[in-house]
Amino acid sequence: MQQHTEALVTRLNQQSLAQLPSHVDVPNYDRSSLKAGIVHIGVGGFHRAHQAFYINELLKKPGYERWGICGVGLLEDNRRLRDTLKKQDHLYTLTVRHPNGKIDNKVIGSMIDFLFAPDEKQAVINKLAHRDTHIVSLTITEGGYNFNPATGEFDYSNPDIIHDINNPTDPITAFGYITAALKLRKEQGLDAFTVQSCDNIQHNGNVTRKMLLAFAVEQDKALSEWIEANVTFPNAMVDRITPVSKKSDIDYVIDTYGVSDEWPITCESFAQWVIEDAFCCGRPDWDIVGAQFVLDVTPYETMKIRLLNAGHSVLGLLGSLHGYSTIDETISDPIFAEYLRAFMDKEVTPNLEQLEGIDLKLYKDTLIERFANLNIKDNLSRICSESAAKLPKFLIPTINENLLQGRDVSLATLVIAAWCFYSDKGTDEQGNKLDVIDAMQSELHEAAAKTAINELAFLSLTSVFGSLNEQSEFATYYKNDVEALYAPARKIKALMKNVLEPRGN
Ligand code: CS2
Repeated sequence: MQQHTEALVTRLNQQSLAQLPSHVDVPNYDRSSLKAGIVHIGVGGFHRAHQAFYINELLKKPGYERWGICGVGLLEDNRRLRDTLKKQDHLYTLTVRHPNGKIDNKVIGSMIDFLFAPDEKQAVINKLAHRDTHIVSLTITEGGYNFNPATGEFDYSNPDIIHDINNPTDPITAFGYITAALKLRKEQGLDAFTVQSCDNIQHNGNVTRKMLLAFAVEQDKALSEWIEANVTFPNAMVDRITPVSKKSDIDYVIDTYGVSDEWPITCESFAQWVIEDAFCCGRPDWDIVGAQFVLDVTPYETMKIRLLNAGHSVLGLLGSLHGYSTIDETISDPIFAEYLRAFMDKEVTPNLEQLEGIDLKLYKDTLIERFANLNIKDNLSRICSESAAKLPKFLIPTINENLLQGRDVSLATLVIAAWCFYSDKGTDEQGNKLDVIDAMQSELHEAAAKTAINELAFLSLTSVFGSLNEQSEFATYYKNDVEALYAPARKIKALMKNVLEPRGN
């Protein structure tokens, strides 16, 4: 790695764009003429690789100047992002890495401003309420929607929510800000905006609607009725693998085109966005840059969540136990590749609807190619993080449906057993410590740690597993798997091999 003296390297900003080599795709549109038609809350890596990328491509065509993006950060952690983006005139590099090794570098210019809410509350409310704002989009993670995972109902016990319900002009949460802004728009006779969730949640629009209304009704009943009648919440399936940014991504940009970008984003070349066309205040023509508008997004979401996200968890949990650290490393081991394919073909596909225009076999082949992308280096710690929120959506519905249909569940069962070991020990099978990240980690650990005295103890977490421990076929497989996993000298790969061989009756 070359050494660079920070001070001598030109910073990425509007002025330095002209100096970039011609192989870097730079915004060739007049950024000074853009208006922020979209205000986006939660500017993480995924937003920068997905929605901001689609808008960047659209802005290259004439007539879309009203669809620039103003980012909003609600969390204290976003201070550094605000400072970085400001220094860079809100420009950043997207390093797009193809499975065949090809790399495209793009500077994304669609973000034109960023507001850091803890320092400028009223400015955020005014921005959301501004007549130029047509869409308020969100990537606030599953936790940001504030629902109880067991019941799916709004969680009124969250202290931030209690604060926001009682302090309408001093919000902290996304719901507090959105409601404050909609109130202003209502009072000023302006149209409502669309609230567009871009989080990887099934029926993300319906969930957002339900939670926002549950919040607003506690604050102002008339306002909540106005929201219900005027705001739309399109459902969407979003997809692009975006690993956590690393120091090597910064070094790569400096080495490749001699410019310093403090927060570049790396992502895969694949991108998909399937959206229900329900925008109450206009929308960009995302379909001309690759997104797809459909009447019902449900089958696309199910396919993505049960194949891609669950597939990730299969590799993530089994691979972590073996001692691998990235998805590409895990899938390059033939037994893991075979296991994933068997899981997708035998346990997931029988429950999926055939979708017009989608060849499921090709979709699965493409997934395997995407996971195998050597240039992505997606850490298993990211994949396994928040498994307690993910698996009840990604994997457990597949198990339940197969049990109901009398189909095999053995491949998925071993993954749950591996998750128990992972939560209990927090190490791989050699005893090396793993980076376990989960809001429910203490409950998971406590339940899993009782496995030695009661093999089904982990499954007693009903908010995660529902009634799986009462399903005898599942419980039998699961018991065998944990017994084997906890036995000295047993190896996850040997267990995977056993499961792949048809079990006798
Ligand atoms: C991953 C996703 O950990 C996970 O949940 O499966 O973040 C995945 O990379 C994205 O959904 C891809 O669109």
